[in-house]
Amino acid sequence: RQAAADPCWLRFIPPSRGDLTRLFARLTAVHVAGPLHPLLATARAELRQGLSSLTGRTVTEAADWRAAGVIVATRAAALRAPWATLLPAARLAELGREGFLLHVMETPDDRSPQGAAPAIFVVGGDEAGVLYGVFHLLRGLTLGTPLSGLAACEHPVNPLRMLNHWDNADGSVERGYAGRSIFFREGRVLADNPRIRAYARLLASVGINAVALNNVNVHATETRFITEEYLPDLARIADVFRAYGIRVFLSVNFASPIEVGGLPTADPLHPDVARWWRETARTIYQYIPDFGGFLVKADSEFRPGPFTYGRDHAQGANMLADALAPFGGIVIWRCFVYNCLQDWRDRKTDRARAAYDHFVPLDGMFRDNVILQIKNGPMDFQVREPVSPLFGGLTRTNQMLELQITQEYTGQQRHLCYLVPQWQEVVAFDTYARGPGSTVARIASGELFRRPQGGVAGVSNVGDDVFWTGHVLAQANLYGFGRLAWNPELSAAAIAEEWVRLTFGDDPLVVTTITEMLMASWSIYESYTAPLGVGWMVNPGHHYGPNPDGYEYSKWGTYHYADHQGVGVDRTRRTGTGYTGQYHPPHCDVYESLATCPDELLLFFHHVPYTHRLHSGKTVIQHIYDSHFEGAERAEWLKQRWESLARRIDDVRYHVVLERLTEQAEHAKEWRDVINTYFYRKSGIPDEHGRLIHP
Ligand code: GCW
Repeated sequence: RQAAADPCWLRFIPPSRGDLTRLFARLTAVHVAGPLHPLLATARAELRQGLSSLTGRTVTEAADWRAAGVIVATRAAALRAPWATLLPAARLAELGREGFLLHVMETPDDRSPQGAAPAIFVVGGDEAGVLYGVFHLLRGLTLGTPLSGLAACEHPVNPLRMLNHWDNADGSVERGYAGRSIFFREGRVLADNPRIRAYARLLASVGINAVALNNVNVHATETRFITEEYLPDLARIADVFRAYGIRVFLSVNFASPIEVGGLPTADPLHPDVARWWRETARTIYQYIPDFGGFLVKADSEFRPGPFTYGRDHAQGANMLADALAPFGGIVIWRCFVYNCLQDWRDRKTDRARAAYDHFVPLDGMFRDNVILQIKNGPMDFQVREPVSPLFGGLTRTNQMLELQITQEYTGQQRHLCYLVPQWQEVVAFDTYARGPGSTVARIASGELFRRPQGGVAGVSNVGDDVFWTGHVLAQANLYGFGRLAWNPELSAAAIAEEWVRLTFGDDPLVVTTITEMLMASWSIYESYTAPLGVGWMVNPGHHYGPNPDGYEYSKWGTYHYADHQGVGVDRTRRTGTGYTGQYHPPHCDVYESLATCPDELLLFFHHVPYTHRLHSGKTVIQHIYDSHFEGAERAEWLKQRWESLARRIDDVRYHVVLERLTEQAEHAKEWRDVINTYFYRKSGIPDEHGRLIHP
């Protein structure tokens, strides 16, 4: 029998400080006003469970709002309630979809010596807003937020806050590092798996409202998910998610009309193909009435797509969008399209350019229910990349940012790499598309270009592992993804600290130590792996561990061009691939010039001699040596920091994390040695400090 799944950040450990005693005394009863929509039933159950864990008392339901410490309602119900006039009218009027208002005030209380006691009103703009408000309240209480700080009025910045699962029907997870799929096993749907409800809770608690269940690489079995063979069971998963305000999407195979429909073609302009998809959509909605729509990887890495028929991506996406439109569904069409049959001698074809070159000419041609999903960088989730110039390049098309929570290139959940600081840089990146302030966050949300759809998707890092994410500390990435998708302006450090408190309690040493470890981890991982934005020095296939020439001569188009004189990819307009020209000023010039290109991206944009001096004052080769020696030391430091928490953390979690950090420290040394030796051998330049470059 498997151990019970870890509750992650939903532990509701009572805070050891804070002025909540009076409030907690009142929190033994909750009142839900208005008709009991299923989401309100969920909110009530979560509230009762969370509060009883926090207060250590049984929490009951009060029929009379005056007997309750928490009063919960949608705005519509609140306006009809006897207590409506107690709430700030202007705030109530502002409440929109998925938003909530938390209002704290004293209400009469016979049991209290003062005759009154604090009560909290949680009012949602709609039912989902109520649920988010409840989770917000529970989080605030767990964090020991004083009563005065509990008042809030929030709306999610992004309409879609989504997880993409790369789960396969056989139970494997592409780029999964946390066990097997929680949805599928041996070609079957695990509709009864209790982990799915537990997962839905985790997601809803951080505001996620959509999930694509299966891998964007849709193989033979998953191609049939959109048929009546699989829909009844998939509908049961959708039921579980629905109770938490989460809509289900499926990844589809563009060639489905051939593979399951028996048609001779999948040409998007062929009337039989369009009809087949319309009928398929109708069938899906009979089983899943609030089905979100299709996620599509087409004409990418050997997946079928419209190119086969001489059609473009807009024609492909729009045909699917038209099939879903009558039911309110959307098409999320991925922009990860590039030539994966390149020749390293061809210095003009540049994978980094590909997405922009394919999609910018189609800007404005997609239906309103199509969203283009764009990876954060132009390549593929490396530890360091510039931001994709499609953000700012497309202005008349719905867009969505794709982040990778699963740590494919960032240590595969064996290394600690808290990614929220990286994501924060991405969302804060100013594209200048409409002058200063044209951030990726404002583009993805749809606000900057006034688009009807938008949002953020993260590739899930979850599997059937007891701790969900393999590495316990990788839970912070899942948590942080949700929080950042809700509000891209939250700081990575604040999110980290929040997560630590919710997950490990509020022992100050534990909180500061783990927060510090998380915040340092991305930079540490970067420093002992591929240097200065060059990326890709990994083993082909599984992508774990160092291999400087692993992809150097391969067809995937991921080169660094290191030779005895220098390293890096010339992507300038003057002498290189011209990629810098895909950015608006000032970036196109900042990246173009050696004088202004940021150090951390130098080798992404330029091919330079090893003796080239960085802004930091170091030469490239010395930077490589120094950062790799330091990186390996800092990986050791992570382990020591964790060891300083022995006995302050429960044994099980302490030891599983220690095991990972020990492995990381070892593997960081391997990275250091392989990378340093490679560049020492190539350049022939010794380390200024005379350290031994290990073979
Ligand atoms: O990062 C690459 C991965 C593939 C993945 C692909 C994609 C799902 O190595 O495993 O396929 O990107 O994003 O489509």
